[in-house]
Amino acid sequence: MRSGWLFRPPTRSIYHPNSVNPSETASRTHQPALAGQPESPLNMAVVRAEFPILDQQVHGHRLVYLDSAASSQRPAVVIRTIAEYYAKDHANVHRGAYELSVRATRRYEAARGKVARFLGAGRADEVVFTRSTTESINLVSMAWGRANLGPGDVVVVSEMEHHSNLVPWQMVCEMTGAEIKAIGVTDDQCLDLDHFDALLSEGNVRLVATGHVSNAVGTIHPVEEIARRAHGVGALYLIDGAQSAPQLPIDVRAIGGDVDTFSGHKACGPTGIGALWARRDLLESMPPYQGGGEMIEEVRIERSTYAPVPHKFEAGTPNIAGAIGLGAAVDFLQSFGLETIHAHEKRIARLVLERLADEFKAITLYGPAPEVARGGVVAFTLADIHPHDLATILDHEGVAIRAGHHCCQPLMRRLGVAATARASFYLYNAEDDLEALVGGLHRAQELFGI
Ligand code: C6P
Repeated sequence: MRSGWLFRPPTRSIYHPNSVNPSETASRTHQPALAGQPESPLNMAVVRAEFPILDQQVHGHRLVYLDSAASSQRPAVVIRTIAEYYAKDHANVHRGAYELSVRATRRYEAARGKVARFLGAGRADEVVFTRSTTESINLVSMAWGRANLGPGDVVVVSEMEHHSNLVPWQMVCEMTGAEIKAIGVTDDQCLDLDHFDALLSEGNVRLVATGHVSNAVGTIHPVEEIARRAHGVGALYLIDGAQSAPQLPIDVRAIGGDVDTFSGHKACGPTGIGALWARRDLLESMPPYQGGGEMIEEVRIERSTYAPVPHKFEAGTPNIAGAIGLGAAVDFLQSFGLETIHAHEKRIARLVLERLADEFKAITLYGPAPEVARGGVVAFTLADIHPHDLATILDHEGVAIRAGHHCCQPLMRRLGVAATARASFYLYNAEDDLEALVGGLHRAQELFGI
């Protein structure tokens, strides 16, 4: 097993000054990991029975799926809903005068209503179906940004953003002459709100765009407070909800932002479908993003008028089955309750952080301490083992994790690492998955002679 790929150069020193010091974490939690921990509010046997993919062996071991932050698995009800839709109801939407098209349209629009309720939106027509979070953010950056930004204007993002909430803003700033500024990150990987205030006070901020939950280190950001401060200087606030919608109860009206986004595939839904929520007046004020069928009112050779929102932003034949599958996914999540799912994730993340800190002296854990708001992501490095090697060794034990920069290169630079290993936990993960992770990491230490 000690073949060449295992011996990449060390990636970093093992106790990085910016990360949680394992000895501190261990002393904070000097007790068996489960002592004093409440039971999970979810019944694992019931939850797991819904996910057929989990019932399999990988490399001779039970599949332990710890990569839901990249893409969650789908419950049988979502798979069934999509298959039934294709088997019984499929036709194009908003076009046909015949029964199948009427049925498909009804199901597609019903899914929009479900997603609106899932997000706490006041109206279904504030929800635009897109391909993903990435497409939702590109839509706003191009549609709103090109029409509203110019030289001297500022877009504020953060150093912690996923590239999907950074590169589209860079692109529109290049097109319009606007400037991009980034909120710094504190040593425990929270957003530096004092720095945010300083950026706001420099003036001309037109839009603030941050994530809600970090995909790289799990921090839950104070989005209500960010919205309040952004609005205080007259800026819009866009929230990248890719990691929050799957695991937190979302109420876009209570949060007070202007735009929220998420991807179906991280929330038990299909790939290739996502949603953009925005205040209706904002959607109405934005020009369309793409042109084509479906999004028009009247077309002449020289110019066209556009359909009312949200259809103005849904050019061409949409992902009908994807939207209907997403409707089934949000129903599924709501059948457990997002509060319950969040409580489960908080509990399992705390168990994982405490156990890894207790068990592995050479581990570096990233992200805030368990008592600070954080989601189900646990990022780490183990001694000088390259995270890709860790992921490969764990895969041989049946444990799927992600290794790399997690599409957050500026954050990795801030942390002083090229990559981390990341285990992400969702509603179907429990203590036995933690045990498998721990076992796999011991195996990695053995192989590296640690
Ligand atoms: N993060 C991860 O492994 P798309 O690809 O459009 O569905 O989601 C993009 C995206 C945007 N924002 C955040 C906070 C995200 O986490 C992601 C996707 C995956 O962390 C793939 S890089």
